[in-house]
Amino acid sequence: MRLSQFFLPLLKENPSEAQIVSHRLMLRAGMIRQQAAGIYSWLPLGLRVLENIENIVADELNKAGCNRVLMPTLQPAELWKESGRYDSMGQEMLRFPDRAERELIYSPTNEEMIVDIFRSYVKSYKQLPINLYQIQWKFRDEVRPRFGIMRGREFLMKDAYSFHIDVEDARREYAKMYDAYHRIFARMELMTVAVNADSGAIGGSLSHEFQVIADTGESALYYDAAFDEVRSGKVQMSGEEMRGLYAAADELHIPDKCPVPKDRLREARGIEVGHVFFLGSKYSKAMGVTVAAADGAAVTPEMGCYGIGVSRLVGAIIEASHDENGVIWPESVAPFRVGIINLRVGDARCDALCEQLYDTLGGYMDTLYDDTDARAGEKFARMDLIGLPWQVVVGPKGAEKGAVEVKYRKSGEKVEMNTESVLPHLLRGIDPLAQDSATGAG
Ligand code: 5CA
Repeated sequence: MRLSQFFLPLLKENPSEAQIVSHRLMLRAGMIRQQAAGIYSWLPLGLRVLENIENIVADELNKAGCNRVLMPTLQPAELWKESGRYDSMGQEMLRFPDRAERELIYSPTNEEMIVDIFRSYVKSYKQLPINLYQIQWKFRDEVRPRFGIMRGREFLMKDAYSFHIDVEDARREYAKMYDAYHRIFARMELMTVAVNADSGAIGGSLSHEFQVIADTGESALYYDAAFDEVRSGKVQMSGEEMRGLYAAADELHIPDKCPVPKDRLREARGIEVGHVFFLGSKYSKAMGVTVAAADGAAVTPEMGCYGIGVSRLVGAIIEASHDENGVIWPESVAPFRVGIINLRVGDARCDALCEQLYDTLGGYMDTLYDDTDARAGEKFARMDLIGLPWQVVVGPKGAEKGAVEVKYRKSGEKVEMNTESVLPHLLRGIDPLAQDSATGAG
């Protein structure tokens, strides 16, 4: 993409409404635009990141054997009357009549509709277990939408729902999803702590929230220092060992009963980017679902559900990865992997070299080419602000001898090299986990 054609409406000033760094940077970098309280348009730069996150989530879930579906955002109110949540969801759920005066709701979550799909097709234990997921917009009329897309009213969620013949199998799936979540967040270079949590309006008897540790997080939590040791790479642990570690949301942490000694207990704030629930038969029972077991008996299936805040993740990643100049995107979610800066547009050598690089790099990775006639200082600041992992700077002096400067945004390290070396240099920086799976390893 040529920057001269790219819709990138940057803000020069810090927007006064933004209280946290991710909200500020998303507005300044032209990623989102607020349209109403908690409701946003996604502009080209922001949408590219959102889609990359979506793809990582879908990729890991597909590998874990989940089936992607897409359910409507608008749903008949009747389903919600069946489950009993029509009343309990209260004002958070948006309700309105269609022209025939039939009541619709804008989905805040999808347990009811997935159970309705399940009961229409699945009649026997032989069809179990099954895990269905979607990535779809939700609406919750939050009392206090804030921090930009972090707590929106309209937001993009990945929601998965699984069905099982018994509790044991539902617990197996819960553990599998728990491990898949660690892989998903690791691919975005996020370290999460999975805390025991209250299951709230979704319900069920067991739940874990996946929290990105950040001072600006809305949740308070307590956890075993071992999480930090795993995070820093000092200690290696299996999924099962991780699941055994103590971590609790504020409301479930009872100091007198905490098994972790004081000097090993960490207190922090976190951003909840995912939440997994063991639901039991709460919804299947309320909505009268049964399947035939091996002995022919009618059994109520056990369920789990597993959410990820896809749009919230954009903010969480920025909170975890930025500096005073702007965003620093992990390679796996970056809107472009590399930005080429032409310092002297109109200079024949610079133009030719940039076009050649744009062509070569563009064949292998998403490439943004700053072909505008802005001043050098503005080009540098803009490229740092939007946070692409790599920058290739082409100026008249270097161009004379076919040399360019390659900058790694994360460390600020700059290396001069000839044009031919740029592509191999950049290709070494690709998402290591994606590479593992591409070669069948790991
Ligand atoms: N049905 C289940 C998951 S299948 C469910 O709705 N779970 S949830 O309520 O915990 O939401 C899942 C995830 O969506 C949360 O972990 C959070 O990351 C994200 N989320 C929830 N509310 C908002 C919001 N107002 N803005 C942005 N993201 C949100």
